[in-house]
Amino acid sequence: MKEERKVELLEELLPQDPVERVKTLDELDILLMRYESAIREIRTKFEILNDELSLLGHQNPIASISSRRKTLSGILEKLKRQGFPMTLESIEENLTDVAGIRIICSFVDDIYKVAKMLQQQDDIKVLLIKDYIAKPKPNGYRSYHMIVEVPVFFSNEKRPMKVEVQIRTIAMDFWANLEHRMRYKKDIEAADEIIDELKECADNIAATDEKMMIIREKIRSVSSD
Ligand code: 0O2
Repeated sequence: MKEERKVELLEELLPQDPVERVKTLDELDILLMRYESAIREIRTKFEILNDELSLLGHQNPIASISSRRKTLSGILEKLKRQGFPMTLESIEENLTDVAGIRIICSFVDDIYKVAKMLQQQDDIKVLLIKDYIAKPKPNGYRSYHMIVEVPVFFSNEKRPMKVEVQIRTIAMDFWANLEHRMRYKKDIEAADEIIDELKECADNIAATDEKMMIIREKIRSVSSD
């Protein structure tokens, strides 16, 4: 995003009064820190589940975890695009993906296993589930999404913070990363052809993910002899 656009959006958020401006900037820092803390809480929960399940003989259900806090300009751009008020309260009220965490599993059944384990934790409130594995998007996108609320304890308060959790296999992630790159390329030549090829790959990937689970089961049954 161009620098002038970023300044323009920030100006919409900040009050005119200089003292109030500084106060709002400080509050903004605190809000962003809260989202980063919420990501840490959720990341730790998945790391603990992975450690425990590995010890229980499930091998590592989670292959890797990555996370990101949306940039300030990304946050303001989304508020603007969706027509929400440009205020700090509006960020918390209207955006669910300021804090995002992505869990990559080797196998599809591990996705549901770890998702369920998080959902069952009594401090977690599940606000929304979108299962694009059971119901893939028309372009072939597959991933399991949840918006959860986790309480984060600060010096003098406990705040429920929203985090977007995306869980997918290594193969689904490989596909999504390439497709994401195409989405941001405008005027791409042979776009229709690429869309078709990506859809074909997505179907192949889904079939391969299924087959990998079957092979894993065969290996398990042999090694337990
Ligand atoms: P980015 O650039 O990754 O942040 P939302 O727009 O998030 O408020 P939406 O689109 O209904 O609401 O939520 P959904 O469907 O759960 O999608 C959220 C995120 O999932 C997207 O964020 C993408 O990261 C990912 N995603 C969803 N659909 C696709 C897809 O077709 N292809 C790929 N590669 N990723 C997808 P953003 O903010 O759209 O994008």
